[in-house]
This record gives sequence, C-alpha cells and structure tokens, in this order.
Amino acid sequence: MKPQILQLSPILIPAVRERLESLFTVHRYFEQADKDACIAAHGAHIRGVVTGGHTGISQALMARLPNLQVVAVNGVGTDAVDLAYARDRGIQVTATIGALTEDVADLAIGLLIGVCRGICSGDRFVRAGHWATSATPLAPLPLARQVSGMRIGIVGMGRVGRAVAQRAAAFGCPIRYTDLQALDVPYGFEPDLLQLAKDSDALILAAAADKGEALIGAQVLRALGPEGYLINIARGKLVDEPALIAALQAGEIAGAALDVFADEPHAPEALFERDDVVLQPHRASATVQTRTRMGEMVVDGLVEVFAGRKPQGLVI
Ligand code: 8YV
Repeated sequence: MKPQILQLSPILIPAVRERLESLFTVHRYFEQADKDACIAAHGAHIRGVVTGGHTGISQALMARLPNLQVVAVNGVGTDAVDLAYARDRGIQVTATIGALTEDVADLAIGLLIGVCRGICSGDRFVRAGHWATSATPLAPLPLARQVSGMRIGIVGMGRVGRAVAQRAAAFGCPIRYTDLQALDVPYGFEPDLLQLAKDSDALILAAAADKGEALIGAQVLRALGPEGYLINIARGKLVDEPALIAALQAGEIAGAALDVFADEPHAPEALFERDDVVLQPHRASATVQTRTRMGEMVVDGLVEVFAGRKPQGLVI
C-alpha cells in the first residue's frame, strides 16, 4: 500500500504533482471544505505531510496524526512548524534548503531597485496614459533614488543573505550585516541592529523568523531614517507592520518593498495607495525552475524517509 500524505498547500508544477500522486495516496487538505472530516477519516493513516514555508503545520494538527513520520516543507523557513513538538514525537522535518536561495536573492534586488527607482509607479503612470497627456512629462513623478553605491545593511547572513550581498556588491554597494555572531564573510559585522539601520541606506531582511518577532519596530525604522528603505523577503512577522505604516506616513523612512506580510494573504490596505511602497504576494521562490527543484526535493525527502534513509534538507 502506498504511504498516505496530507497536502496542506498546493504544488504548482504539474510534473511534481504527478510524481507525488504516483508514489503516494495524497489527501489534498487545502482543498477540503470540511477539513475536520478529512482528518477524522484519514488522520490515523497519514505518514507524511507536505506543506509550504508560510503555512507550516500547527501542533494541534500534528497531534491528530498519530502515525506521522515526516513533515516535508516546500520552502526553507520552518518557523511555522512546531519543531520542539515534532522532535519530541520523533517526526522528521525536511526543508528545501539551498533550492531557492538564488531566486529569493534575485527578488530582494528586484524589490530594492523597484522601490528606489519607482518602477511600479512609473509603470502605473504610463498605463494610466499620464505620460502622453501630462503637460510637463514626468513632472508628477518624483526623481528616483540611485541604487548603485547604496549602503546596504543585511539582517541575517545565511544562504539568502550571502546571495543578496553578492548581488549588491556587483552594484558597488558597501555591505554590512548583523547576525547572532560574526561570520566568515567578506562584509562588515555590526552586532547592533540599530547601528546597522543608522549606517544603511537600505535594510534587507533575510533572517530566519524562528526567533526575532517584530525585530523591526519604530526605533529601527527611525534609525534607518527619512532616506532609508526597508526590503523584506524573509517573513512578515519580523516587522511591526503598524509601526512601518506609521513611519511611511510620517516620512520617517523613504520607502519599503515587501514580499511577505504578517497575516498572509492579507497585506495592510494602508499600503495599497502608496507610491513609496512595492508589494509582492510572497513570490520570491515562485519561478518554474525553483519550484520544480523545490518540489523534487519535497518528494525525494518523503521517499528517503519512508525508505529509512536520511533525506537531503533534513532539519530535525
Ligand atoms: C516558499 C517560503 O515559496 O521558503 C520559504 O520559507 O516562505 C517561500 O519562499 C513557500 O514556502 C512556498 O511554499
């Protein structure tokens, strides 16, 4: 009999879906109208869970899966999985470590350029027909902020942080970073986040969110200052969103570009009308190439665990 899998979030690559469904009996929990009935009917037989980085799995749901052996996260962040509980139960957790680094770093740079150069507001300006009709072309658009040479502060110098740094360095940007400790990287370490914010023109969040909830609050934003930009490709909960909105409204920072939010799929409406903000619907890893690699890792991880071997990307 094929092992039974509970799938908590969609897989967008057809070939990966087909492989998953050919190897396992898959219960598509995310599509169920009556989720409780789904668990009542199948919970006792579930041996594996497939979930997304943001979705994770609650302790309450794991508790209803007595034969659960593995949670395969289709993402790199495991902050939405109760790792301590999983460890106690002997449930293995895998993540797609290394599979999405480049894409996430690419989007961080895209967002930085997007917000500093006003790419989205320029696009809206052209589409609305204002370019052709305005008496003084470009007058309503403020001049942009040069990106090359900006002082970049990276919060979290893990795989993604390093890939962001590499790219920013190619733009001639001096780079400093903060992390739990100094690391073996060719960038300046700043243990104090406030100081890093003071010394940066743009702060890029690339930290894991297991700890550090609302790391970026009013004080850090004030330190970043009216010429400073905040870029977040990590987790929404790292930022105190009401404080960010207040800082933007008061002109205490110059702008923000966000791929992630505290309460996805909801982004704060106060941001919608602002031209000093670029918003993305948590899409940093959403390319065909990366999602294919991630999906393959998820399926391979399940196969390995059920065969009693150590999977790649094993977190616990
Ligand atoms: C993934 C993420 O795209 O890797 C993560 O932790 O949050 C995202 O980049 C998401 O998990 C897709 O399922």
